[in-house]
Amino acid sequence: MKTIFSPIQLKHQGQFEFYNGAVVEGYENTSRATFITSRIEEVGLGPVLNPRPQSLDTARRIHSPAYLDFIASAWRLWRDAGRTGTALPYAWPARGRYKDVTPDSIDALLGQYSIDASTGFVEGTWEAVKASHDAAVTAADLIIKGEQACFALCRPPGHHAGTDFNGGYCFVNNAAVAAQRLLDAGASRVTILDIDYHHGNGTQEIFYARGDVQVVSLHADPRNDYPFFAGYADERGSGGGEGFNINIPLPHGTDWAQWEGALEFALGSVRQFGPDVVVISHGVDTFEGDPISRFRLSHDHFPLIGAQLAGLGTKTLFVLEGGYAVEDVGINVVGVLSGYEDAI
Ligand code: OKP
Ligand code: ZN
Repeated sequence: MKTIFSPIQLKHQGQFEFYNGAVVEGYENTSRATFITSRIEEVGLGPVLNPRPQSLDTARRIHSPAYLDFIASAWRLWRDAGRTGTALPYAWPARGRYKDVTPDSIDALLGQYSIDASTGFVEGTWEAVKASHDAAVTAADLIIKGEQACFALCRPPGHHAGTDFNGGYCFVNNAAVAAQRLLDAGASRVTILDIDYHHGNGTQEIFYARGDVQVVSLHADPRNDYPFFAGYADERGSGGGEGFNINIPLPHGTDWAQWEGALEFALGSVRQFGPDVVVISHGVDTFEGDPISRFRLSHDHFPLIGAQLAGLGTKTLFVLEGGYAVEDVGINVVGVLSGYEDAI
């Protein structure tokens, strides 16, 4: 299987976030990617290729142009305002008291275009975000040209980014852009199956009213985990998208037996939908050793996930999302991909 990745994606580095009442280095760090590429070489999964530079035309079909302009210029605005450190918001438009204005202050804009304070900008953020996007688009193009499966090693990740907001370390929704690219190239239906520990609220929001993209997500119950305000089982889509959004929330402590049961249910709904391509939002923070998550999958389970996905018999585009137990991220991410290859 081919992997698409650019070293430019490592330029988003040195950002800080809040954790346990303190400022700490971002969990979504560059070593996540380097552990994955090392592991790919170690097991001989296939070549790691550079993305082709891509226009933002497809991204503009799922994100608002104003939002894309903002994330491309946020660091410059921050720096021009004389700021140093990580550009993070501290004020958001309050629910029910929102005045439809666009203030000038970078602090206001950071709040307007975000859902949390874990998604900071540093000098290289936009370049890295753009390269991560390019990796997803390039991988989608390889599928269009006939590859059965491909891996877009996207970091920063994407599934929490919505039409006009960043959040959860995500800026551009790479999986959503890839899905749109596949549809524009002639696919009639695409499924995004999100196996990351966290609910992909951005993906859900983008496609909520659409029937051409089925969004299925297995994740920690938002009652007690990020993103808290979306990901409930009764969120099933609206209008022409009714029934095409499927959330499967799971409790803290979920083990392989329970997770795998949920995956089988999810795969049943994918088969029923009958997509031309499945995009996997591929997160491995379901691992028992993950520092910010509470499921109990172990190393041996990840290849089994890959084998289950291969059983769909559908073209598959893997797009990286989360996973923060850095030394294990490579083993687990590549475990799924190898399990898929071995079963195909
Ligand atoms: C992104 B992905 C406080 C915790 C930050 C954000 C979680 C984002 C997860 N620093 N919570 O879905 O793996
Ligand atoms: Zn996650």
